[in-house]
Parts: sequence; structure tokens; C-alpha cells
Amino acid sequence: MNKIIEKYDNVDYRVLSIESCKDEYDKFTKELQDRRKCGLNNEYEVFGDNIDSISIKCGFQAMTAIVLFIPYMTEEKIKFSKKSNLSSHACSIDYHLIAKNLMSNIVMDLKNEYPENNYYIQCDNGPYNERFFAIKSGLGKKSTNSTIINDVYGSYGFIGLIITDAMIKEYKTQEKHCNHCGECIKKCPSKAISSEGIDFNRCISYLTQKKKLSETEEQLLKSQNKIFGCDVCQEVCHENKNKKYSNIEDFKRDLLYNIELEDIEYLSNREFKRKFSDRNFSWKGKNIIARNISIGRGK
Ligand code: B12
Repeated sequence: MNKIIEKYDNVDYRVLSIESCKDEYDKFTKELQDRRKCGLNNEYEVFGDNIDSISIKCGFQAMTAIVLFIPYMTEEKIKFSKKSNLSSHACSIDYHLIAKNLMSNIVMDLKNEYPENNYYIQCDNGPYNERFFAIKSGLGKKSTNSTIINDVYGSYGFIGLIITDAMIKEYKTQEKHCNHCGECIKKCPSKAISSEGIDFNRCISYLTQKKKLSETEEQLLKSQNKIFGCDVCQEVCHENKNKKYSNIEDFKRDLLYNIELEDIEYLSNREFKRKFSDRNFSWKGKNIIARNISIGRGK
């Protein structure tokens, strides 16, 4: 099994037995549900189903999670990050497509070795909380700003899950935490981060996606001039210094750093979605992206 994934040398990975973390996962998701009942969640959070109910939806009993760290930062992107109005996770073609492609290839290889088994892949969209598995498997450190920090690539990576009913030997490393230096707390433009963690309802990344903004939220967006996503807490993080760049070709090609109003104002929403169909921000639609550009320009 390890040989199969090691073939993909541009990613890091761990293998986790679902049984070994099921109770903790179910406890964690119960807490998510309770927060939701109190209205403390936001609309994009994963729902908080427990392992068994996810298994029922997927149609097989989850036994093993192969947890992948898929790095996306490149030398070129980091140079442009300050001048770009898209965050670095949105400059390449849509990471959902890149991750799905990569994981489908791994699953094809796994099927050759374990043909009888079932596989489910997830990157971002789906019922599982991905950071939980990344932390529990030791794939990355849990950090004050919430991002998962991988030892090799830092925090600039997507998490992918391959869930299967195959029993695969665990490969995990020690659970770790960042050193709480407090730099992300100090530098977060919206003061969303504290030693307790992050209040996502204040996070700039969330505000770039939120439908209706208050006057104060608009001011916050204006100060950053980002139209989709935010990278400040990762940019200031010491753990991201001297880390390896991504070698995945798909993250290096067709880079897009800025969208201006002139590029989109004459497009209908449908045309906007078609024009940017291979970008992860297209699902937000033209109006929200145009609104964010206008806010950045001071209207
Ligand atoms: C919704 C969402 C958002 C929302 C946040 C809303 C929220 N409340 O989380 C918004 C739009 C703000 C957002 C922003 C970003 N996101 Co986002 N997001 C998600 C999504 C779809 C669900 C997250 C969720 O349910 N959160 C609920 C909270 C409670 O959990 P969490 O923060 O994900 O993870 C924590 C718990 O696991 C927790 N925990 C709590 N109790 C316990 C108990 C135990 C035992 C353990 C082990 C852990 C644990 O520790 C984790 C870290 O704090 C995930 C993908 C997924 N399906 O999981 C991507 C995901 C978390 N996002 C991702 C990314 C890349 C981003 C951005 C960097 C994008 C950008 N540049 O703007 C920012 C980062 C902001 C930040 N500082 O974290 C990546 C993270 C990769 C990484 N290296 O960490 C993910 C995993 C997507 C992916 N497939 O790669 N995101």
C-alpha cells in the first residue's frame, strides 16, 4: 500500500484506522451539532454527522482513511501574493479538480491491489471534517489559526481523504501543535484569531464569501483588497518559512492573480460562471465577486 502512494511523490500522506478515532470523531461532531443548535456555526461548516451515519450515506462501512496533504504554493505564486486580489489557494485552476484527479489515480492503483473494496474520495466538499483526520494522523500540526501545518510543505496545502472499507495497515505520526507564537493573533486584520482559536464569522476569507456585509465588514474587506479568500495568518506564520514548494504541475499552470471589474462587468452570471468554470471562486457567482472588487476599489 505504502508503495502505491509513495509513487505520488508530490504529496505527503498518513493512513489512519477509522476505528481508532471513531469515538473522538463522534464526540467532536456532536459538539459541532450543539454549536449549530446555538447558532454559533456558519453556513459552510461541515454538518457534523457521525462516522456511522456517513458510512450509511456512502454505502459502505468506513475502515481506513488515507489522508493526503496536497501542496499548492509555488515560487511564482508567493512572489505575487501581495499584489494579487485572489488568495493563493484561488490563483491556480480549481483545486477540487486537481485533487479529484490525483485521488482518482491513487484509487485506480489501489483497486488493482484491493479490487473487492469500496472507495470514497473527498477534498473540501463532503461530510467529513478533513482537518480532524489530518491532526489525528499526524499529517500536520494543529495551529492557533486553525490551518494544518505539514512538516514538509507548511500550511499551504489542501487535505484530501480516501476512505475505504479495506483494512490497511496504519501509518501515523505523533499529533502535534504549533508553538503558539501569537503572530497570527497579532496580524489578523479582523482580529478573528485569539488563543482560543479562530472566530470564522469574522475571518476575512469568510467575509469574501458572505452574502450580506455590514458597514464594518465592508471596511475590513476594503483594508485587504481580497476578492476571494485571505492568506494573512499563513503569510505571517513562522512555520511557513523555508518550506518546500509544490511540484504539482497543475498548480503551476494558468495562474490568475487579479480580476478587475472591467473583466466581468458585461458578463451575465451564467457567462461569468462559464468563463471561470475551472476556478474555485466561480461558484460564488458574479455579484459577490464584483461586489468585493468594488469594495476593494472604494466603490
Ligand atoms: C467551511 C470551511 C471554511 C470556512 C470556515 C468555517 C468554519 N467554521 O470552519 C471559511 C470560508 C472561512 C474557510 C476559510 C479557509 N479555508 Co476552509 N474549509 C471549510 C470546510 C469546507 C469545512 C470546515 C469545517 O467544517 N469547519 C468546522 C471547524 C470546527 O473545524 P475545522 O476548523 O475544519 O477543523 C478543526 C477541528 O478539526 C478541530 N477540532 C476540534 N475539536 C477537535 C477534537 C479533536 C480530537 C481533533 C483531532 C480536532 C478537533 O481542529 C481543527 C483545527 O482547528 C473545510 C473542508 C472540510 N470538508 O473539512 C475547508 C478547509 C478547512 N479549508 C481550507 C482552506 C485552504 C481554507 C483557507 C486557507 C482558504 C483561504 N486562503 O482563504 C481559509 C483558512 C482560514 C483559517 N485560518 O482557517 C482547507 C484547509 C487546509 C489546511 N492546510 O488547513 C480545508 C481542509 C479544505 C481542503 N480540502 O483543503 N474554510
